[in-house]
Amino acid sequence: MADPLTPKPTDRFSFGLWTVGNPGRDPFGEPVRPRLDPLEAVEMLAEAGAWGVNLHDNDLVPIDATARERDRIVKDFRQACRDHGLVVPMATTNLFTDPIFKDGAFTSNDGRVRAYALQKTMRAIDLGVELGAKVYVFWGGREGTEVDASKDARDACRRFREAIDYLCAYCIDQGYSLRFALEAKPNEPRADIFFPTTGHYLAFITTLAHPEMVGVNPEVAHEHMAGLNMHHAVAQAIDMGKLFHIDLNDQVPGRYDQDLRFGSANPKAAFFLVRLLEESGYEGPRHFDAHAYRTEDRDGVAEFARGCMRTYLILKEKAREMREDSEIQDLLARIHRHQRDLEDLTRQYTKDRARKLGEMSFDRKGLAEAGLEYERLDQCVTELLLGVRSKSSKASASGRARGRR
Ligand code: GLT
Ligand code: MN
Ligand code: MN
Repeated sequence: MADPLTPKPTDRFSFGLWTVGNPGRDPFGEPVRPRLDPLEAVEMLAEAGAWGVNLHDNDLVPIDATARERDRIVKDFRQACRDHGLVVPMATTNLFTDPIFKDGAFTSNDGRVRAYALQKTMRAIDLGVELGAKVYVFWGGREGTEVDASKDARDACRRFREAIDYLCAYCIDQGYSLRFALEAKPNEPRADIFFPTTGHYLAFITTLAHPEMVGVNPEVAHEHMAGLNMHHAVAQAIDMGKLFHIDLNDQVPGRYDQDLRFGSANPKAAFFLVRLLEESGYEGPRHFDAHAYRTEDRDGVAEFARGCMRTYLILKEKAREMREDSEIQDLLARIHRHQRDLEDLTRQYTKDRARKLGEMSFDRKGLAEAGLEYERLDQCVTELLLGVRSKSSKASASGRARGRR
């Protein structure tokens, strides 16, 4: 049997050029390692076992490249991807690095900046499609404010909507089958960024002209920066059929934007996320949007990339162990008290069902008194994650559980 911890193309692991390519600059310090050239990044990712590589337009093509330079760069990159067996599943536009975007792109107060942002995005979409991308990510890094007097947040919503509607229409017109994925973040690099959480975007999508073309790209770090539960945000996106892409990394809440190696800060949260992705039937890329520590050299960056994938696969194995753990499954079976007759009565309203429900009486005190065994459940899962759940402890524990029934 194949080693379950070795990445395979069917795992659909991808990395951005900007992730392994990151030279380790931060607001307080200069780069600590050379920026990895896109062709070298492709080689490193293929060696590590990745399936895909993603990019911003300017990760590959410098912002001031001529048309001829662009064509040559793209040709070489496509060839490198082919040679190393990598695909380009997702592409995006850099709408935040160039100084022109200092006050945002689609939500800038300057109509010329907004127009340039649209033009740049249409060109970047063409590039993404040329490379075979199926998903196009929108991260509004500088769509925000420090000075609330400067922008009416309602204008920002309207301008952002107009931009997305415009670009959806562009794709339809070009015959592109691209889907858009909106990525939320609460702050950094702006004091406040519009649409700060995945939930905000899920609501915004319903106001678009082509809502069927647009979903979300939740990022672990961004939900954690907002103090939220990523796995709940992703579950809601799945429930709405809107999980088009996902950015996996890690983050301690309350810190700067860390973009840590997947699962390195909160492995338990990472476990529930992996379990959800694997058990929900999500078929999209598992994209790592993270950076190696600034302490690392090139070998450390490769170690970081392997670590992201390995941790994901370990947690996927843990999800399987959880499904096969008889004590945990017994506990879950007891915890979920299915009551067929009541479910028939409450699932969907009819006058008759509401009348019957109205006539029922409930043992309110008795229901409140019963313990729910969540302490035991959580301890079992914790031990499973910590790797100390041996066969014998499962057997003795399930004896204890039987005693309770
Ligand atoms: C940038 C940001 C990420 C976004 C990328 C896509 S760029 O690194 O921090 O969260 O996903 O624009
Ligand atoms: Mn991201
Ligand atoms: Mn991030």
